[in-house]
Amino acid sequence: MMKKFAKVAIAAAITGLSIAAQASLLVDDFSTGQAELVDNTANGSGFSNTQNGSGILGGNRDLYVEKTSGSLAVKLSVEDAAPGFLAYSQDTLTTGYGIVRWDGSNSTNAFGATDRASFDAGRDFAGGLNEDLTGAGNAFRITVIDADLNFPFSLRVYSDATHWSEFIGVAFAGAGDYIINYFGFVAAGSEGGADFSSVDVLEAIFNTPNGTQSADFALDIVQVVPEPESLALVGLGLLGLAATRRRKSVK
Ligand SMILES: [Ca+2]
Ligand SMILES: [Ca+2]
Ligand SMILES: [Ca+2]
Repeated sequence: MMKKFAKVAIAAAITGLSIAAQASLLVDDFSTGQAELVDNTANGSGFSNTQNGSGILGGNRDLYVEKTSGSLAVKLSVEDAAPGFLAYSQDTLTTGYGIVRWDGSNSTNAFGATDRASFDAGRDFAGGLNEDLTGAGNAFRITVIDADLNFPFSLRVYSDATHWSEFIGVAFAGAGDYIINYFGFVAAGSEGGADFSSVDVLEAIFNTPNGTQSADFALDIVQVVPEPESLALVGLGLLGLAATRRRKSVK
């Protein structure tokens, strides 16, 4: 099932072809597992850990989870059993959120921040991914294996601490393949938006803001892909040109 946030629906028809034909960049296939984090208490703090391994852009992944309401547990982990997936769960009538960060370094967050501010302060811009995302594509592709309820999420792209951009959207219940074009991001840094050709930190924040109570979900893979919207527009232009030529040749 293909669900799109992009505005030009006609592009969806050729998405599969173009992704297959062109290179993509793996952000995380979640084939390297990561120990489960469990927050049982809504007390303004959470838990984090960090993991080095293969199948992770930059070789390092940080996780943070925080429970915000309810009486039961909020859990975040990466399960290396096939197909390798990020697993987020909240027990009944409980709400929280989870963060996955790719910043290419194990340095700052190695000891496990227990509050959001400290976790955020652990973004490693000095080490960083040092990645040109424009070379690999123009969209993120997030594959959701399953979700029992709709849940909000955001993606953040950082060039440095003061230049970053954010996409805010909703993933729907069930399985879904989400294509998020760079043009869907808005500048959010204090000095402006991210330069997608010079990216040091990526973050995905799940179930915030206004998280869904009791939502559970699993993600298979996060990639950067060449989303073919511009190709579709070029294609439509060529069709228009062909039609014009045909009319002229008929005369
Ligand atoms: Ca807590
Ligand atoms: Ca890190
Ligand atoms: Ca996977």
